[in-house]
Amino acid sequence: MKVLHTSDWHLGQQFYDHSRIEEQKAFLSWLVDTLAAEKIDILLVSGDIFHTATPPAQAEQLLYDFIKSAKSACPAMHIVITAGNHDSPARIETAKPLLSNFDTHVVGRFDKNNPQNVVIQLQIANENAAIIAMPFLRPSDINASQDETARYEKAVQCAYEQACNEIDFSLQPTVLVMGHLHVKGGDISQDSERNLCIGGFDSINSAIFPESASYVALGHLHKSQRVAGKEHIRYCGTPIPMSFAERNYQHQVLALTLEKGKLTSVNPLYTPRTKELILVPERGGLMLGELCEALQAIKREPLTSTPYLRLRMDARETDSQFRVRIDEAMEGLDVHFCGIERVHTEQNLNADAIHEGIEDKALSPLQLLQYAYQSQVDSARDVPKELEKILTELITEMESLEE
Ligand SMILES: [Mn+2]
Repeated sequence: MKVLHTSDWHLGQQFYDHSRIEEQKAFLSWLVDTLAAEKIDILLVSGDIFHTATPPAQAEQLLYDFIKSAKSACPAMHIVITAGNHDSPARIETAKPLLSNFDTHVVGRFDKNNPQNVVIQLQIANENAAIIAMPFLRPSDINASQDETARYEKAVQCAYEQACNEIDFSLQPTVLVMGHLHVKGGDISQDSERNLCIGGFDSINSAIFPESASYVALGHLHKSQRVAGKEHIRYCGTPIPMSFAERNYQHQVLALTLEKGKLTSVNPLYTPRTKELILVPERGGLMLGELCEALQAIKREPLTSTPYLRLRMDARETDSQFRVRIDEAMEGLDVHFCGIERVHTEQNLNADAIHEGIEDKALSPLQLLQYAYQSQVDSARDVPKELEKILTELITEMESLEE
């Protein structure tokens, strides 16, 4: 049995005001060819199909065009799509009755009174396969509060158990489990997911997945990776870079082979990048004159497709006409301009520390405030008590609103 695992398409994402429809179209057209070449039986898309709950019509059309093309290239293939935290659970299910005619199974929400709704039973050739198509679990779906990590984790575990109880494991050699969540031990990318795990609220232990699962197909983190050292629990990552922090990483989908329910191979298939992301400079910031020189150097290089370009200017630069000079330097340069970031030298030094801190252990909001204060305001001082108090009050107020 051949399965392809992908997630986090974020269709309809605007990248610094630039539409990404062309890049996404190119990815989906590559995916159709790949599904056919690899003779895929089941395609799993683990959440965040769209970038927002109300995606542009063009993005929705992209999805439906893809399903149509994929099914004509691979008539026997099944497609399973779950909602991520970016998707609207209701909206993603609107086309469910129609899509079922295309062997496409869509799950937007987990209903604890109907756990069987997330279980999809398939027959592939002569083999049975069960798929637990678990979408992103909102605390309200599972009677849990996300402020209390332990209780949320317990409720997530309970949802998986409920779904597993719908399956007769002895009849199902192949059990594929999907999830859209932050599982402990996962590595996060710097800009595009950071906000999702502040305080570790939704970081969940991988032990919640059933032991007899053939494979766990995860979405939510943007870097492809194994989880907790396990071959069969994986994030496949986003197929195209979602932020400049992801520019030096090879995006991919995962092709799996299973024999009688046993995972026998996992092959990353690298997605083509149709637009490059250029950050000038790669590290730190430049003074205006150096930045203009760097732009001239880019002009001398042949650019194949209109790349994204973001500039980083040293915060000590005092020339108030910088924007005019940069515009002049960029004249004739065929790029999608993504703005100028002012970089403090202190911030450069601390950026890595913050990143490491987040990877090692999730930071509490107060720790994040401390890092932000020391990197952007005063590296030698602690956060003033009044600021801490305001943040604490704000958090308490938000928590009471949520309840
Ligand atoms: Mn997500």
